[in-house]
Amino acid sequence: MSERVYIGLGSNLAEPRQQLEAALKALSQIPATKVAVVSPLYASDPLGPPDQPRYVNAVAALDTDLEPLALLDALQTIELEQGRVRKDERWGPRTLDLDILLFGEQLIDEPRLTVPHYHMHARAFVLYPLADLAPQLRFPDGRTLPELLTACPFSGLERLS
Ligand code: PH2
Ligand code: MG
Ligand code: MG
Repeated sequence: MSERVYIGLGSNLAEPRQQLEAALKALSQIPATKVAVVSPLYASDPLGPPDQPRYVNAVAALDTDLEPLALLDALQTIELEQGRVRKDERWGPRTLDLDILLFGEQLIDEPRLTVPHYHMHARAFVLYPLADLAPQLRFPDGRTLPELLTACPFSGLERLS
């Protein structure tokens, strides 16, 4: 049975919008996986070290038959293909970041993968595009997207056409 998965996409290097377009095409080619719907793109200032370019973010909904770690492998392959270099700096700039935000109702706590994604509950650049796709979404812990949005102002986000 396939699971509905939400992926956060982000880029702030090497033409971020094109990075996201290329990533969406690559997502559609993952085996046993379909891209169901994609949010609009949003620009925002970097969270973390301020001396880096603004980010472009979006969220995609996938339906997949893959296991979580197999999907993670596929996402990391796409990141590498698009020139991602892993550095020690936390929250540093990147050509492409693909994060598994939610994987059905699953709670995953493994060395390589934590789901729901850390901090997603308070990040406008994740919650607003997610709300474009699933406005009434309920998290595995019972909290709902409308509840989280009231605590997370839209300010600082710019919706791109
Ligand atoms: N991702 C980060 C660190 N900071 N800031 C914005 N605005 N958008 C991101 O996607 C982002 C970030 C680490 O993944
Ligand atoms: Mg991230
Ligand atoms: Mg990541």
